[in-house]
Amino acid sequence: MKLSYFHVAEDVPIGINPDAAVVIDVLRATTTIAWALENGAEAVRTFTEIDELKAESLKWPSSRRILLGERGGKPLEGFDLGNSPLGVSREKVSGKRVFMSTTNGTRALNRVRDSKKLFTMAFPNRRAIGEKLLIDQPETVFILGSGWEGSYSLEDSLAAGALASFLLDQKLDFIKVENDELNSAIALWTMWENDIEGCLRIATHGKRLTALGNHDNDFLCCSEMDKLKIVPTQTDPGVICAI
Ligand code: 3SL
Repeated sequence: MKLSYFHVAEDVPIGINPDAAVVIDVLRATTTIAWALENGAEAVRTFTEIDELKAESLKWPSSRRILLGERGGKPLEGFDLGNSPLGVSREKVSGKRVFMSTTNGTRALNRVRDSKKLFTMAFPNRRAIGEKLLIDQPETVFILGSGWEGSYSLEDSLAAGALASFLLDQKLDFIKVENDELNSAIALWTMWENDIEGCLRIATHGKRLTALGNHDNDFLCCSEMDKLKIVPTQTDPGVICAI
């Protein structure tokens, strides 16, 4: 299993579809996806464009759809929910399809939507994704951070390092690190593994969220490690289900 990490969608090599891609947006899109599915959402359908989301959502029965969106960290006007993992409670999402668009996370997902398998990961389901990769044993795995508008993000790299460390800890000689982006993510994880929340708070996007208002509960939720067994998996392009 050859593991590579890319900081942002733009870094993913063109014309190569890996056997599996793992998309990470710790703050907060992939944490929200994990919790929405944990709380019984039928699926999360992701969009880069808001207009397309609105048009597609209208094709779904109104009683079984919920619109979730964010730009620049702020909820989108006219949407049911912003992008907080605390917002996707069982009461709100159970049995429903979540139509979701966010600044960076849904763009990253779109970039690797043609991968043979596509999973989303955040800290709460890090072990679940690691175990899934150990079962499936894909030959090539692209781990993709979401970053912020095309630039590096600390918290996604931390989570990439956490996933790679879990896999390397299995001491299986077929698991290989393929690029220095992943070597440095592993070093980052070694530095911060005992203070995930502290790392999220000093990250530029963490500071951006803090400047927008109190996000203490989001920080707490996004830094909870290995709490969920959910494996969010793309079943159709842009459609993520728990399977
Ligand atoms: O950029 C994204 O996709 C979001 O996760 C950003 S936010 O945490 O909702 O502000």
